[in-house]
Amino acid sequence: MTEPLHVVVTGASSGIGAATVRALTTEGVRVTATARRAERLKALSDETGCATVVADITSDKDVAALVKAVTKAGPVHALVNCAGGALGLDPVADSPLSEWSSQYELNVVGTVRVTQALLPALKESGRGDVVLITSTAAHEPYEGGAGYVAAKSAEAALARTLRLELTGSGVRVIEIAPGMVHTEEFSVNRFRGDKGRADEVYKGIDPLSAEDVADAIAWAIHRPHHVNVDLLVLRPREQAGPTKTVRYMTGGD
Ligand code: 8X3
Repeated sequence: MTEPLHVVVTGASSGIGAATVRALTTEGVRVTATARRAERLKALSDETGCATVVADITSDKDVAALVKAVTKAGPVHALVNCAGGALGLDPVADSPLSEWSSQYELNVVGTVRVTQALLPALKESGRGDVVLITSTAAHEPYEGGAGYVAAKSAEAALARTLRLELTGSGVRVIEIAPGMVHTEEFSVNRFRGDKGRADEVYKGIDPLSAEDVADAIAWAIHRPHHVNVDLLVLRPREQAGPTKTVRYMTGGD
C-alpha cells in the first residue's frame, strides 16, 4: 500500500486554510495544520484529527520549529500556502505605507519563508507540491486595492519563478487564484473589524465559499503527479472581474 500523503497547510485557523484541512482529512490525507491561534487549531484538530503546529509565518524561529516538527513525522508531500490577507481599500494616494509593508510581509515574504524552509523535504518526498493561494487580484488591479494587488502579484510572480526553477526536481508549483470568497475573516480583517462594511462586500451575490476553494486545492493536488495545474482561476458566476459584479439586491444574500 502506498503511504498517505502528508500535507502542511498554513493559515489553517479559519477560512480557506481550515476548509482545506477539512477537505483533505476527509479524504484520508495526513495533514499538519499551522497558524498563530492555538485554540482554533486545537478545535480543528479535535474535529478533523489533523496534527497542529502553532506558528507565525513571519517569524524565522517559528518556521524553523514548524519544519522540525513536520519533518520528524515523516515525508512531507505538499505545502498549501493559505496564510495571507488584505488590509484596507484606500486609493494609492492615501493608503498607509504600513499596510503595504504588512501585506507584502505576510503574503509574499511569509510564503517564501515557509516554502524555502520546506523545499528540501518536498524534494526528498519524490512527489512534492507547493500550492500558492493567490487571488484574482494577482492578475487584475482594482481601485483601492493596490497594496493587496501588488502583494498578490508578487506572490504570483513567486509561483511562476519557482516553477521555472524547480522544473526537473519532481516538485510541482500550483497557483490557485480565487475571486470573491466569503470567509469569516477576510473582509473583516481588511476593514479592521468593521463587520457592516465587510458584509456589504458580499451583498446580493452568491460568492465563492472557502469550501469551493478547498475543493479546487484538493483536486489540483490529486491530479496524477505528471500533471501540473499551473494556474486555476475561480470566481463566483456573477463576478466577471474585480470591477464587474452583478448584484441581485432583492433575492441574494
Ligand atoms: C480576494 C479577492 O477581489 O477581494 O482575494 O481582491 S478580492
